[in-house]
Amino acid sequence: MEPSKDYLFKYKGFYFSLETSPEYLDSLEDFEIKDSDIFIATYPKSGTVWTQNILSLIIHEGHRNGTENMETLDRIPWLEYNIKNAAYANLPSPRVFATHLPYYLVPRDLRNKRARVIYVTRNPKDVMVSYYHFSKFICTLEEVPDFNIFMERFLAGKVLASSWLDHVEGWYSHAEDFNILFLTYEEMKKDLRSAVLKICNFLGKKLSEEELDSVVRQATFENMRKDPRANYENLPENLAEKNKGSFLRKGTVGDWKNTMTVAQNERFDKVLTEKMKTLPIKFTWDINNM
Ligand code: PPS
Repeated sequence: MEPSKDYLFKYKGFYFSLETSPEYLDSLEDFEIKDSDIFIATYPKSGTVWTQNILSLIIHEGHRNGTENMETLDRIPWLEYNIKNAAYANLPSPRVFATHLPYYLVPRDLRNKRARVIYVTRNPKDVMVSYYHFSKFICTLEEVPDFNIFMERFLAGKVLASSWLDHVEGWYSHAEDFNILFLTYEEMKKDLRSAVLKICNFLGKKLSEEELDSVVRQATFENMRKDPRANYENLPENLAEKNKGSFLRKGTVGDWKNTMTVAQNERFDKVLTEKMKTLPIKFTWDINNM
């Protein structure tokens, strides 16, 4: 079944929601990059908001010590969806952007190794289950109540951001074009402190032990969930149905087991798991194996 045109459109082989336009996407090719810019690139539901929050905590002292009150979307705008407020020049340096773009649609200069990219992946069964729940909560996505149908769309890449495998495969196989750090959701979950240190090293940012402790403490699932800004609780009503969920839902590894049946898991493995073997990533499917 094709995705509804009321929710998605295709541009250069990739599905976008209607919050952006082909003209705006065209303009991103010439987007003016600054060397200090940082881009968080992900397939949806792979740890974007988590990484946005970690970067804000690392970079901005005011975010860390609570003296500033800036919404995450203003602090770290979506490159391809922030079409109405694209006043990027006013962002404090270093500017940080979030994007779900595939490697081939990002600004040209980024592909010429300017600026920095942090690419985060997550095991695709957890991505799919998280995505399924998110579609109920976010109004700009089509709600697909039947998980079987959602899974078939996900496996066929007929969702916002298209095929999970193509996205991940594309970014990994073009790593040499970028100044890029790869992280996985699962390694962040297993050892958040090491992941934060990796990010600091990549950015050339030195934090004191106390500052590092503070970043790690504030970036745990429990603490982010309590922070309305980190949990995107101030989204407008026409964007999120707040009685149907929240941005930070479960935040764990292996939650797919609570949703997928044995048959669904077999179907998933048949379609995707075999193809994933060429990826240079070791996925963790279960919290007990970490
Ligand atoms: S989006 O819509 O693409 O920006 O979503 P994204 O932020 O990439 O992914 C959302 C999932 O990440 C989980 N999350 C976290 N997990 C662990 N720790 C922390 N601090 C954290 N912050 C966000 C969030 O709960 C979503 O996963 P699920 O499985 O749905 O809980």
